[in-house]
Amino acid sequence: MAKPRVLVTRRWPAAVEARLSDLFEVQLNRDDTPMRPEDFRAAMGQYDAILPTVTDKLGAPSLDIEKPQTRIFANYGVGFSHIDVEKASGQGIVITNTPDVLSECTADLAMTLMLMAARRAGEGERELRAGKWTGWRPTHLVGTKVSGKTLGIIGYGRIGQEMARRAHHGFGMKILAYNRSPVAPEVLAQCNATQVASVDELLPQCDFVSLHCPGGAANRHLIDSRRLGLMRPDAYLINTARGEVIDESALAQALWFETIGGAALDVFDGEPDINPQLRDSDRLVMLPHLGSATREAREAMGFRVIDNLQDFFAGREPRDRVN
Ligand code: 8YV
Repeated sequence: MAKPRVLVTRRWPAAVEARLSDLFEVQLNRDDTPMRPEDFRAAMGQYDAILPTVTDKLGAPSLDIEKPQTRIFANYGVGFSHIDVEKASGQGIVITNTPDVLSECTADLAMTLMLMAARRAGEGERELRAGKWTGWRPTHLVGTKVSGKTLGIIGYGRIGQEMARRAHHGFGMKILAYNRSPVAPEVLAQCNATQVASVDELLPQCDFVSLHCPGGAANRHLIDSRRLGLMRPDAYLINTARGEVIDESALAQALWFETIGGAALDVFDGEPDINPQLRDSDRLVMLPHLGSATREAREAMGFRVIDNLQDFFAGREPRDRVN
């Protein structure tokens, strides 16, 4: 039987590309240039599987072809708000993602951001590299204590729970959780967390707020200017979820008028373009979407995609099907 034809849209870790090449008839993207909608439409007529990432905009312009050859989008990453699920489902395309294997590393990065923002690490490094450090003094770059404070987690799924574990057991933080559905009492108990009924109830009680919910239309601008106004004036907002969850102009305003203490972002609306209003704030830490960027997580994500593909082409239900 002919091997399924598989298109990998970006460069992947070498070990995973090698395994994919053993199993399937694979087209790799050796120069790693992002694909355009017209490239996708052409690919949909040729490949049995497309393996996209967050940089592939799989909306109507990319998906509009009659009778696609493609039967599965095996996404590399847990978030899939870059895929128009309704449209793809309408064409009979199965979509899978890669949960679990990146939860710890993404939570590690959210902790990094929280600590960087609270302890003014970005400002300090910029000052030092610019040759502007004049030496130690009691009032220099004084930040905010993290240990023992209250952390609000919006989206108490796998990554949110890993964040809670680190913050509670490592830093003695009190955990408040907001989640669409009820969280099992034994899961909350692991971090002595309290589930609150709404985002509005959570925000005023927190010293730090970390976003771990999905992106997409449902959560677009979940954190808007009204909700930023509910945060304490010295509280910090952390985002490793998706850029669109925050109204970035409202955040820029809140930082400018100092109505919140600071923020730290790993994801941006329309990334890699950065809203110019965000660029000037010293109270903002920004990283270029590094949440899962460890050798271990990126390899595990790739092997998880392979698991999904093997199940799919063997006629079994892929474990991470999302539609
Ligand atoms: C990925 C992520 O690097 O998994 C996700 O949803 O945001 C990151 O871990 C990226 O999205 C890969 O597509």
